[in-house]
Amino acid sequence: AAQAVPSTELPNKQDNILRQLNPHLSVDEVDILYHLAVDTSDLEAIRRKYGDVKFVCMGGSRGRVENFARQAYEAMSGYYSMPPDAHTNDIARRAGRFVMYKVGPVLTLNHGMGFGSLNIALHEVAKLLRYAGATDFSFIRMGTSGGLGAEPGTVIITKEGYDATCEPGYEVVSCGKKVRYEAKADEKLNQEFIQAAEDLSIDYQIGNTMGCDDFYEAQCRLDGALCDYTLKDKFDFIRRANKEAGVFNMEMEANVFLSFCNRAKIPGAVVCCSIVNRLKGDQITSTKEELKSFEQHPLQLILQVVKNRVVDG
Ligand code: R2B
Ligand code: URA
Repeated sequence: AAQAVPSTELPNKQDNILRQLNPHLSVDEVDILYHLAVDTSDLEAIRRKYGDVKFVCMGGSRGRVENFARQAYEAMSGYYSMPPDAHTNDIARRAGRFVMYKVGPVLTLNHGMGFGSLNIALHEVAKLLRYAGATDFSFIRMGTSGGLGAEPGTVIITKEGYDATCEPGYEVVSCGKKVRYEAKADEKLNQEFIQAAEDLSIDYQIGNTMGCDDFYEAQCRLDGALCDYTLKDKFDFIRRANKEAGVFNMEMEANVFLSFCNRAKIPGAVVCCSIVNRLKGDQITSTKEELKSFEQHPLQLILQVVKNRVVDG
């Protein structure tokens, strides 16, 4: 695909959209989506399989994605005809990097921790759906985070992503240059999440989310292997982020995720539960069972949004 010669004669709509975002791509070239173990040599098969995707639901860990695939399958099996192994057939298995399942209109995959692996997953899954000719799809991140005041279990719906220096957006390095992009969630999608949280009586907040390149120093933790700042420095920074920039939680992907969605013209949302209140401490002290139940909250909200949209809407 990298060698495709951009032409001004655009053969069809799919090529049009692909080329608006990257003039080097073409549906006429085979593209190897290396980390997903998918290629476009049989474009018709790609269209048949992924053309109806409406939701791409991504989370960091593979376990959460496996769990979500199973729950999505149970929730939708009455409404959609799906292969019986839709929720167990890991499409990306051969690449050994991510897991990915196609469950009716939902494509779910994990993105690992942090910017590097997330960016790869975003590029490849966005291309996959463009090649498939899918339309009107949204990207949603279901995550965990440290709340700046929010107690464990509370869900934070992100308005806007900030970076770890408390600047809005994300500075991507693109061919040797740093370029900052906005990282805003889709307002309509956020409204659907608010409605879902109300429907299910799940505690939620709506605020900005700081995406950090690290769990420790970038998130001002005092319990990393390295630390060159004081307890006061930590609280000065996180209180300022909260008061001045409306940052409600810290995690490792929100601004990258939303800036990618903004650039790729895909409605995006980030829905994370708090698993620690960072005003009280840095360590994750909840039990495995508690964490499992907190992590369910974003999943339940997403399933409700999917249900509201595809089943009732
Ligand atoms: C939340 O949890 C992970 C770190 O523990 C990271 O992926 C994130 O954003
Ligand atoms: N994930 C993070 O990145 N930070 C937290 O504090 C909790 C989960």
